[in-house]
Amino acid sequence: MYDIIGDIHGEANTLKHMLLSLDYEEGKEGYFHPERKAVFVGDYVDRGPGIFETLRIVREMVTAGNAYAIVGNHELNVLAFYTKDSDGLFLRAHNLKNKTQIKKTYEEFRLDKVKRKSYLKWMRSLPIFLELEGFRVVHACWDQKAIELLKKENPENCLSKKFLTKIYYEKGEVFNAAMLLLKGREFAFPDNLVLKDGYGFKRSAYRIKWWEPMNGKSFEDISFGNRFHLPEYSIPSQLYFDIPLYPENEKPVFFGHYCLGDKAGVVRSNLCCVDGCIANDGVFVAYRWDNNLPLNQKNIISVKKVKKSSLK
Ligand SMILES: [Mn+2]
Repeated sequence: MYDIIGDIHGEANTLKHMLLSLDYEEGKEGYFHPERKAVFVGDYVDRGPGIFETLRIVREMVTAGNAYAIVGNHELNVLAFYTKDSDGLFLRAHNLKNKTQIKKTYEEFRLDKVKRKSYLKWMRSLPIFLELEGFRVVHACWDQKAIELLKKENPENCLSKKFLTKIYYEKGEVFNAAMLLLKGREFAFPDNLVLKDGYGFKRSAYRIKWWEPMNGKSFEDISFGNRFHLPEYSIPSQLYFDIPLYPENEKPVFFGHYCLGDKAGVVRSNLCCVDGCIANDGVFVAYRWDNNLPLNQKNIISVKKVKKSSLK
């Protein structure tokens, strides 16, 4: 059996607290459960105070065979930041905006280059998506067409140096497929609609539900995981685009990414978002998978942030 654990973002103490709450024990090879395995949905880095420590805990568990871990969009950003193309240029330029985005990771990684190198190498080895017994895991969005394309173009199913360099150079359909899985589906506003998010930044697109059709809905209806409100008026039909919807009779998908706070959990009978937005005053969430459908909110375990290192 498996426990699917949400976005950690460097909150190592809260992660330890969660593992203990789920009855994992700390052994010589890291945390383990005698009967269960943990599955991490990505976003280990950025924001929190214990990024190296988070990476250590997760890597130890994966190495010992006690957990699976996939990549999130924050690992992607960090990998692209530290990966050079054949001209010696970083895939993500080292400008102020990109440095600010990965600030916490950048600051910790600067302190120990040997460790940094070792964790970057490990992050490059993590799968982009996972199919386990009876369920699927991806950081943001399961899109079968994108998955098929990635299986064909990137059979290793990880963000290797070679693959990352190639897709950042091409910025083509394989890049878009990887972005769709790691960042989810977005809806671009018409030019005449100007919105500002909670930080006061102008937004040109917002995150939408990737499992519901938009026909006849309002901008707000299809919004998912945004920290700002959308107009309640109906989306003009000329703006509709067809989303390949995730069928209700398909295997369940567990994902993170959407920072749902206390709304994290089951969003449909076979879809569950385990990102409770721990780094932004939310909660830390896991789902105890018991092989049963429909998914049930009762299987959600939620813990609050542990600020000090009161745990060993
Ligand atoms: Mn994310």
